[in-house]
Amino acid sequence: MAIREILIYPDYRLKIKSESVTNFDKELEVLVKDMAETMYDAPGIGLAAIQIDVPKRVVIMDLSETKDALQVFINPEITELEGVTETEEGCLSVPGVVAMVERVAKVRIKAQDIKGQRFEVEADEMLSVCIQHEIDHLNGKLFVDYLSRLKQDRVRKNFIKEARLSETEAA
Ligand code: GNR
Ligand code: NI
Repeated sequence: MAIREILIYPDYRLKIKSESVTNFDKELEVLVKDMAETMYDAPGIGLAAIQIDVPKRVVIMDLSETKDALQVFINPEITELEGVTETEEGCLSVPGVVAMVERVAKVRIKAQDIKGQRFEVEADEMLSVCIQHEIDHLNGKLFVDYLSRLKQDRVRKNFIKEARLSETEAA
């Protein structure tokens, strides 16, 4: 098991559309374990594989207080949508930034577990918001993409400036 490095905005790899998982093998198990370790270490409540530079349709989540209820969604898809909600979101790939994002309030999700077994769940509240945030990652989309052009430009400039500063420090 290993904690992997999380890609930081505006890394172009965060815009890649992830590929469906077809092999439910040992490699997938290792990926999910590494993702869990990375998410708990961060700490975050969700993680998509592309955030650790693996363009596969794998999402994990743990919404429990006690951090002992890992949920794994392979090839997740939304099959039903209902209502509208607005929540303050953040993202491990855009550290330090939070913003209100409008989402669908309730969704029905179809996915596979780590063995490839198909399952469906109804989600509302944080599970609904989080799964939509993670499926966006699988499609190369970030929550900041929903912000106004002006706010996006401000966030992007700050991150580019910070990346340059940390490069100078490292040199
Ligand atoms: O840790 C996270 N918190 C969070 C809060 C509100 C809405 C979505 C999230 S997901 C985020 C972890 C992350 O970046 N997942 O991709
Ligand atoms: Ni995120």
